[in-house]
Amino acid sequence: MSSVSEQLNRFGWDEWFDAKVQEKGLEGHGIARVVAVDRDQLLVINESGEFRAKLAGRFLYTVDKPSDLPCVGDWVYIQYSGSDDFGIIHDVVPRKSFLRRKTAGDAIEYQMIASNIDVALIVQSCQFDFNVNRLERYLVMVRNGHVHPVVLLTKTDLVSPNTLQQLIVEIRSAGITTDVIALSNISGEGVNSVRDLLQSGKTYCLLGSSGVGKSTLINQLIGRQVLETKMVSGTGEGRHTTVRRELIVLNNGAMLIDNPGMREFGILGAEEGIGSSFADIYELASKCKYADCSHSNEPGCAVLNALEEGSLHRAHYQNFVKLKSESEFHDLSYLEKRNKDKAFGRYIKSVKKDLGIKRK
Ligand SMILES: Nc1nc2c(ncn2[C@@H]2O[C@H](COP(=O)(O)OP(=O)(O)OP(=O)(O)O)[C@@H](O)[C@H]2O)c(=O)[nH]1
Ligand SMILES: [Mg+2]
Ligand SMILES: [Zn+2]
Repeated sequence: MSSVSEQLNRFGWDEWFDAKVQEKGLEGHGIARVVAVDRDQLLVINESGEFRAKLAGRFLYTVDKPSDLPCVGDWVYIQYSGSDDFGIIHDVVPRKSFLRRKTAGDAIEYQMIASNIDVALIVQSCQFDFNVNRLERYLVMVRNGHVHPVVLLTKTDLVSPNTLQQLIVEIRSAGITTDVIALSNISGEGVNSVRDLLQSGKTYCLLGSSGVGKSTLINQLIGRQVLETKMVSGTGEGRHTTVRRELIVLNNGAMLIDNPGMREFGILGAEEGIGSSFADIYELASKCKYADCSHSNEPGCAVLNALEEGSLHRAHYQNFVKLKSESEFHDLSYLEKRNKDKAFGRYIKSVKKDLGIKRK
């Protein structure tokens, strides 16, 4: 039996989350989903609609890194009295999947982009923006977060059918077998293929550089100008029109998260460099029986199978293993570094001050 209102299913709640909540117990809290985050103010949604929420001071004391704070897509434990005009968030329900990137600077810390995403729509424009290496890096990030990727190539109206064909050949030659949808927001070509993909109760997140047409596409799917979009300069360089992430519920029940364009996508997880040279292995890894397969001895490992049948070179595989263990070692030192993250300390301090909590 479900412990929360079944009406939350339409926002993506399922048995997986239910099991997590049963483990911990609801303790009189309700559940809501984060729709937008604006500094310490959040917008959440539940069976009775959208409302504002803030973080409980007690919860903030338990948080020790920025990525533990609620992000768009998170399910949260909430208290809503009805007499106040906002709810109080007491904790975050474990994340089933996530999109995150490494933050700039020395500290090894992650910035959450969004969580509990079913499908990431990785958007590149056919003109100016197209780059297979960057595409591979996005694919690594998406797979690391247990999210299913789909590639969208926008602005097909600006290139010849021949050029478009070449771009797809480039993608396939890099060993990327992900679904690719080519579309134009101007001619409308391909937009229906995206529409057909979107399922009720599932969450989709758009990723990609500024100016590639993410918000324009969402407006098309909504059928109204809801999100702001802007002209890009002649070089295709975007100007960061979208400034915040938000989750939008479409009429058909699918949920879309728009994102500001990512300028510094060079900064990824430690595995960034691995992704571009080992796209073939990541592709295989997506077919392993276990999501957290280490490709060393697990049954049903697609990487080991390919090695055995000779379709994967042993030297290439050994290189991969070596680099992967180095990057995991790199990730370890983050525990030491996070304590030095002064910016985060300042943030927590300011939130506590806003909440009227005195320092202990
Ligand atoms: N020719 C052409 N222009 C497009 C297409 N899609 C979007 N545009 C234009 O590209 C510009 C940028 O579009 P946006 O939707 O704001 O881009 P975005 O990806 O949301 O950008 P950020 O919010 O900065 O990340 C706008 O002027 C759009 O009209 C397309 O398919 N073809
Ligand atoms: Mg936008
Ligand atoms: Zn494996």
